[in-house]
Amino acid sequence: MHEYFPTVGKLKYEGPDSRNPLAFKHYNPEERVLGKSMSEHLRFSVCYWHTFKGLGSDPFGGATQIREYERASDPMKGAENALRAAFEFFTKLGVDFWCFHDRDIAPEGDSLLETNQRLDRIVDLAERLQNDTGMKLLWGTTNAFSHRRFMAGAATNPSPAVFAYAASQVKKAMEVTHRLGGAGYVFWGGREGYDTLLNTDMKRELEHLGRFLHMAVEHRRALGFEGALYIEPKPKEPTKHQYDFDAGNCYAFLQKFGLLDHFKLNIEANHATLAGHTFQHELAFAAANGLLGSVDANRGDLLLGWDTDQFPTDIRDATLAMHTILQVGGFTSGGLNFDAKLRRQSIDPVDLFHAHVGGMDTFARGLKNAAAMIEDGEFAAFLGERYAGWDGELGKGIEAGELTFADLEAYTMGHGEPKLQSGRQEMLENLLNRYL
Ligand code: XLS
Ligand code: NI
Ligand code: NI
Repeated sequence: MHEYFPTVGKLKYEGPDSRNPLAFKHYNPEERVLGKSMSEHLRFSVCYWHTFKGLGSDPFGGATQIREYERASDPMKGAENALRAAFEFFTKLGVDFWCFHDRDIAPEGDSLLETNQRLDRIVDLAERLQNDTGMKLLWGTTNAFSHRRFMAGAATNPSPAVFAYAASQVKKAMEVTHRLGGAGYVFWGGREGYDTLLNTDMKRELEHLGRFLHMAVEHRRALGFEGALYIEPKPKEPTKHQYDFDAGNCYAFLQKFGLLDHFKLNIEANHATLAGHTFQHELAFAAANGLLGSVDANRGDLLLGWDTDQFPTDIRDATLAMHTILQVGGFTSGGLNFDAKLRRQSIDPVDLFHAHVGGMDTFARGLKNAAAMIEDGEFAAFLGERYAGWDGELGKGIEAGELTFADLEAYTMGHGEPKLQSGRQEMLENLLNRYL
């Protein structure tokens, strides 16, 4: 069989002392951490769009990364070759999951019918390749943002005909995700937002988005698709404002439209920082509200104000993320999807391996660090003490809703000035560093 990455063999775990750049120093799939293997905890996924279709282009220039599978003159042949290259990559890297948009794996045809037929043909091949390799689909999604018909949004488009087109596309993408055994399906509102409020009826657009997602829930039921549905918050880019701004906005939206039982969130690190939050904040908010579903693992750049989608390399961030994820019991249907791309100058196919090895080792370290933090219990003990008052008579009475303002006034009159305690932030930051 033809090899697309002939210079790279199956990557191995060689341990922290290895100097081999293409070996894992920390990710050891079978190693047990808190009662589960690392691969079960981390559920790594490779994304199709950046890894196989993004070829280094930016708004100032075209592709820099020349890939052999892109060379076929017939677009469908090219799509098949890319899929074969992708499965070779997944297998050599040693991940269990992948993710795609409908239009990443199969190019659009001249009509929706032809487009769907093309997609079916590629999905046939994907099904065979999944069976041959044991690869699984973490989630599928729809690209309803690149084509010019979606310039003013998909489900929030001012035209019901575009809404209908987007619905048809999501219907089909949910079907192929189901066929490939997807553990989830993602809605990222690519252009569900606005560029100016002068031409936008926000109230109506949000209602349409609510209706759209209800239809998706109905279609999930009709299909018998058991995968999770996720919304992926992002505040801006490509539009000036996106309705799924952050986890908090999504939570309010899901509540208003009665969708809370049907959706979880796919939290992306770089989207969190674009929204003015930390990655950990978005995870913690989702966790606190029962919405933590899956993660797009990447990072931004402190000095650049857009979604740079770099590979995660920050061990502190990964540790805090895994700590938050482990505290709510870890992933169920979700996982860590590298929604990340090579820099424009990283032009060689081997750079894809370097990038993913780094990301996987970063999160493996994050997992081990977070597990140690939980096992040692010092952070939990600190929190326990800080909130201990709520386990006493006064705290319990307030939490149980048994006390009124008048009761609390009487308590305060009787007890005087409350005793204060230090927040110990510096001590805790030093404690965190002990694990990094
Ligand atoms: C873009 C999003 C996108 C989603 C899938 O910023 O991260 O890649 O993950 O549509
Ligand atoms: Ni993403
Ligand atoms: Ni993104």
